[in-house]
Amino acid sequence: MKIIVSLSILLCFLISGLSIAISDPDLIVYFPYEEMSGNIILDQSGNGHNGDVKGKIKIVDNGKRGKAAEFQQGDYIDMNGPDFAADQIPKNEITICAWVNCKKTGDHHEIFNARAADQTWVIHPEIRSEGAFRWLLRTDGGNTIFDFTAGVVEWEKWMHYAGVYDGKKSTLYINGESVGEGNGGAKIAKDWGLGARVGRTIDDARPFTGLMDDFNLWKRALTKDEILIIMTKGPEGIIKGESVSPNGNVASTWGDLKSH
Ligand SMILES: [Ca+2]
Repeated sequence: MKIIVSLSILLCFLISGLSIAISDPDLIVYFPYEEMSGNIILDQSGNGHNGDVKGKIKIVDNGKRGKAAEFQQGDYIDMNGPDFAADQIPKNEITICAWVNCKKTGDHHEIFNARAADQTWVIHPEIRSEGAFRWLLRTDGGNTIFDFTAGVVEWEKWMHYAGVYDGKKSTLYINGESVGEGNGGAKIAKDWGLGARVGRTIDDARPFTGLMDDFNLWKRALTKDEILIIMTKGPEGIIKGESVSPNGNVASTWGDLKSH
């Protein structure tokens, strides 16, 4: 009898342990950049969207949360856009987040880019050479839903980019604060038929150069509080149900983060 009870307790532990590992169904891609497998960047979203490294991306120790990916000019991660499942491509809502630490190369830095089969340039989350951040989405047929630049880039410093679109309006958060808003009212282009990449445009322009940590892509609009949680705890923080206190603290580590 004792053995059965012990086994039951053990089973409960295993099940509750597993429930933490189950990811959010709206989290599409998550690269914590803690390790590579050969030339593959491992997706921790649970969806298996591992990326193929093109170039010489290295995993380095001086990340924002643990390790990070170091991009030399021209390096990128191929996300195999043409084979991306239709229900995994954000169309109604989207959030794209990353910690970025860019070198001032004189060029723009593309965090992520996708191009649709109809040649629409779908998305531009960018660090611009002139020292601002850009956020853009387009519809099928290439109509621009919104396109704005906002915020101030500090080169070779960790900054958190979070582009959000809820279908009605778009918001760009830098380091957890809203710096700009744009229009809504349209669906995002439905496919990535000509490609999807982290770190370079599909036509080999705007090479992301520097460090990137915690790249994560969602098919829903996250709230400001959720972005604050991601900044300190990663997507795991949302999956585990972490919350933000009324004074904006996620946890005791938040003060440490701000002081960096
Ligand atoms: Ca990391």
